[in-house]
Amino acid sequence: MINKKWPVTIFLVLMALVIYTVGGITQGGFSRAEANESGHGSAHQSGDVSQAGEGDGIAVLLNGRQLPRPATVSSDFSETRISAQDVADALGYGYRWDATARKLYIEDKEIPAAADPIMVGSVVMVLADEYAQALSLSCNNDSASHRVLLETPQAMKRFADEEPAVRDVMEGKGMTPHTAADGTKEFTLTAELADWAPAKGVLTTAWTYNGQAPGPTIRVTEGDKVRIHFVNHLPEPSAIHWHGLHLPNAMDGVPGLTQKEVQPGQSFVYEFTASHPGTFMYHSHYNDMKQIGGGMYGAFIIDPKEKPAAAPEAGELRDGMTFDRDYTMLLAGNRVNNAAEDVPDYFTINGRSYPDTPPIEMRKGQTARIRLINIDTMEMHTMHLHGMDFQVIARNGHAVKTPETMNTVLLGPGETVDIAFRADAVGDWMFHCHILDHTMNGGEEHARTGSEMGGLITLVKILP
Ligand SMILES: [Cu+2]
Repeated sequence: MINKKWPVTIFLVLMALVIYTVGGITQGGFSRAEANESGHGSAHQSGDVSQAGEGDGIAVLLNGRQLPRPATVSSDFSETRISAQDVADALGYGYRWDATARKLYIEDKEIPAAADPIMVGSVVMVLADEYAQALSLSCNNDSASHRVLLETPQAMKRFADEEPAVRDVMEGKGMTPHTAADGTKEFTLTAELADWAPAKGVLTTAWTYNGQAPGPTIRVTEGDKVRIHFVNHLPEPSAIHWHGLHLPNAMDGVPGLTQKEVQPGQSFVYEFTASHPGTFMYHSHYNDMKQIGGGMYGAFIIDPKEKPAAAPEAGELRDGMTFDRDYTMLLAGNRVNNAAEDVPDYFTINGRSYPDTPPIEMRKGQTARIRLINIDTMEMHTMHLHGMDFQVIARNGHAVKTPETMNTVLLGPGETVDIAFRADAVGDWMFHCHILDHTMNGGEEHARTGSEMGGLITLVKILP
């Protein structure tokens, strides 16, 4: 097969390579190549916009949600343009383009000329900074990660407003009950759709109890009579299941099996006795993937009737001790870009993704219990602590016979595991899920960079 034609073949191959390389550089250069390299390329291209011959992999995210058309960036990076209509649509604003006068109106207000609307194909593209300013959005043109990040003031306000609820859940602070004449502790849980910010500048519509995801913690004492008024303000039926509690069958909260579906606008009263101490949860048991996946879950903690003695200064930690700190971590996720029944793209601890999970702060020598609750719809989580070991002291609401010393513990969906540890190493230690695509905000698709940490991570800060 080797004959004198082979130098000609090599020459032709080399020529093809030169043509390919030069073509690639002239055709949109850096941004196109980088975009494809980072995996954000072809999936979100819009025909009209990419015909402009400029960069076509720059995703535009509004409150964490990706808009249909990518941004274009001029080859000298001086101009980033986004689709005016995509942003208006995402915000629910009226949009009008006067092609003759070349003027753009949002909610009948003219967008200042500085936004410089131009037609790219049939799409009106505007300068991102100027347009964002006209709509009172914050705009971060993150060229390193090929994203334009737009945030509304409402998203930032929601994030700030929900902080106390997130901390209360983490610190195991239960709702304040109304105590009836016979001593019954009464609570009200109202199911409703509400905004939720799993991270700063990221907004999703959550399925909530009392406007928060997770719902408020219910914390009672062993033997307490409990009455919960459930009110359904959702657009569909629901019911609440009390996961791990021993109660009358009619109170188990399974629509179609133990009770009728609670229709929108209706309510139902659950009544039972807090049977045994431990870490439990409550959650919807209707249209589970959407309702639980959207945030309808909360911690249910039952304290023992007699307060146990304080944990000793040294030696093994076990259930039936009182620790300096008592934390709860509900492990789950929010769907921001993914459809309701897909895997979450923002994995959360108590409704928050790192770096927006509040850290645990302890002094050296203090002891802590962490009540881990996996209420993810599908995912297992392997929670791993850096720098120290912990003892697994209870599982599924029951003390383990022999506490196990570990640094990583696996929880399947629906499991609870109580761990305890002594803060004996000063420093900032990570506590995180070791399934590593659970530690990326935006999922693999929308993660900014591979090195950026997010999702199921929090910090254990131990001061001297
Ligand atoms: Cu995980």
